[in-house]
Amino acid sequence: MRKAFAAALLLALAACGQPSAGGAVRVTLVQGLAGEEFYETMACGARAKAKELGVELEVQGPQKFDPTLQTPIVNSVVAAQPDALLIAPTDVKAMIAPLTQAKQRNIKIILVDTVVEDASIGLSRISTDNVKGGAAAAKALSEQIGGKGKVLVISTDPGVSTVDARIKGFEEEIKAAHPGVSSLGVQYSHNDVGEASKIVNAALAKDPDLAGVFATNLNSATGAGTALQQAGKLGQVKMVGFDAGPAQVKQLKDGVVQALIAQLPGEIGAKGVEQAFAAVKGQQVTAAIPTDATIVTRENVDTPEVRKVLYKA
Ligand code: T6T
Repeated sequence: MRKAFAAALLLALAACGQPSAGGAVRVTLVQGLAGEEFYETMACGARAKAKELGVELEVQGPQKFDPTLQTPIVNSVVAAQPDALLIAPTDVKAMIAPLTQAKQRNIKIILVDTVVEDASIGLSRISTDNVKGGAAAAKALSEQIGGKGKVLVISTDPGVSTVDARIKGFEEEIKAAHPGVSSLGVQYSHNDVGEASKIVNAALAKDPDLAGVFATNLNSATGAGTALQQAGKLGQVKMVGFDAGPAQVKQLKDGVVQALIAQLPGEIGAKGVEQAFAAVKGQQVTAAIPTDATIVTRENVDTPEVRKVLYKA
């Protein structure tokens, strides 16, 4: 009788998505982009925390930062029914439907880095304060150009929550506190390095007096920096970039870029696993966890504190 009760309880738990008794908690991390330094550093942090907690962690991600490629990955993860899904959704709207399916299967969803527009998706949201980061980028760029001149923003695609928030913070700060700076607006590279270079080349041809560029993420910065370097504009056009991968740090040391805003992707991944574990175990989950950002310059890049926040290759 007791055995039958235990078996029924196990069945009931399995049906509502609870980990089967004695089994490890199973979590899948779906990155925004596989193989990219930000998300690989995130995966490192997630793996370390998973090891500590005895969580079984799988990591997957699309080859491009693109919801049409991320959706089938989420669908196959949902079919495999892990206990929790950590995900950086690649679009605020397009990823709502696949994530709703995951939610309906009682998979605990934790959003790492990016979010979707539906606030009911994501038991916890762990991210840099991107509006604040964008404002910090505006201040740094304005300082670099002496408070006057034309500036251009290069981003990935509209509908990506993080970079959209960075643009918002940047534009608001320029409007509010830097009257001599005029924004030429935002141009989108589709997260393609070559495209970001083309945009900067066209902008230099149209506005030879361009004073500054804000690149909102890794690939935008790599492409924009390369274009400035090839056009011989170093020193004349200043640049601030979000993120601190090896290529960005090199550009900083080479004088192509004057400041980087480094996030803490490893911490985002680790906290994501912690929240997923708590959610699966029925413990308290924190709805929003902001993580820090650091301004990296040529002066501080080799200090021990700043070295810690640079992304892994
Ligand atoms: O900036 C990060 C991430 O925060 C953003 O959501 C997408 O781009 C990166 O992965 C860097 O390329």
